[in-house]
This record gives sequence, C-alpha cells and structure tokens, in this order.
Amino acid sequence: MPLSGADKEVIAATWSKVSGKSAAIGADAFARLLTVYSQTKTYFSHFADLSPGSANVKGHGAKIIDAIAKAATNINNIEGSLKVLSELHAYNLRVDPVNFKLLAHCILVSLSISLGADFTPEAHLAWDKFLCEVADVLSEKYR
Ligand code: HNI
Repeated sequence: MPLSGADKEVIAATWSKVSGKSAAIGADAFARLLTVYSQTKTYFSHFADLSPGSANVKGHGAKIIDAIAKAATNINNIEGSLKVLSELHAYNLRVDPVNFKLLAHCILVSLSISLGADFTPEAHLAWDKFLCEVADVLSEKYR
C-alpha cells in the first residue's frame, strides 16, 4: 500500500525527534541483524569485528541509517534517492533480497526503542510501509 500523506507526516515528525541519535540507531539495528539473523554475517566476513558496539558495526550502521535518512527526507522520491545503492546491492554485492526485509524489521525495533511512547501504532504503520518501500526499491534491480 502506498504511503499516505498522514504516513509521510508521521515519518517526518518522528524522524525529527531521533535524527540526532541516528548513528546509534543504525548501529543498534545492524547489530540486531547480525545477532538475530546470524546468517547475514556471511556478507560481512571481511569486517574485523562483528560484535555489537565494534567500530565496524558502528561505522556500517551509520552508513545504513544515513541512506535511510536520505530516503526519509526525500520521501516522494525514494527510488531516486536509493538508485545508486540499489545497483550496488544487486550488481556488485549480490545481497539476497530477503535480507532487506530482515534489516527493515531490525530498524523498526531500534526506532521503537529510541522513540518510546512516540512510537505510536500510527508511527509503527508508517515506518513499516516506508521500510517495505525501501526494501522493494533495493530489490528492484534483481528482476
Ligand atoms: Ni547494505 C554497503 C545501505 C541492506 C550488505 N549498504 C552498504 C552501504 C550503504 C548500505 C549506505 C555503503 C555503500 C557505499 O560504501 O557506497 N544496506 C543499506 C540499506 C539497506 C541495506 C539502506 C536496507 C535497508 N546491505 C543490506 C543487507 C545486507 C547488506 C540486508 C546483507 C545482509 N551492504 C552490504 C554489504 C555492503 C553494504 C556487504 C558492503 C560493506 C563494505 O563496506 O564492504
């Protein structure tokens, strides 16, 4: 289902509350991905340390969340803002697209922890729809 105007507003409002903590949210989400879905570690075997809080996990988590922030602030052109990354993941990194949904779920968990009571059912819905769109855009080049 496409993002409604209300969804876009709630994403902008909630992101503005936690954008100052974005690097920590990215690192938390990425650490969750590697821990809960440990098969995803195979893609990062060239990283020296995949434990939560490591420099590698913090650094890569920050990159991931910066891309999410870019898509959230260009919410009417998610495809355009992720175009280069979509090609990178499909043609160079060859990440199985099932993994995008796993990371999306981990980002939802990290956001909910950061937002606390502001992670309302409406915010949950809007972020879930948005992150599904991000996952779809990243999967597009595989078709
Ligand atoms: Ni992903 C690199 C963003 C999902 C495996 N990834 C990046 C970079 C960004 C990024 C940004 C850095 C690009 C650069 O250096 O130019 N990745 C995202 C986003 C999502 C995502 C926004 C989904 C929401 N990536 C995933 C998933 C996997 C994944 C699910 C595998 C399980 N990504 C990689 C790998 C790299 C990568 C591997 C290269 C890492 C490196 O530095 O060598």
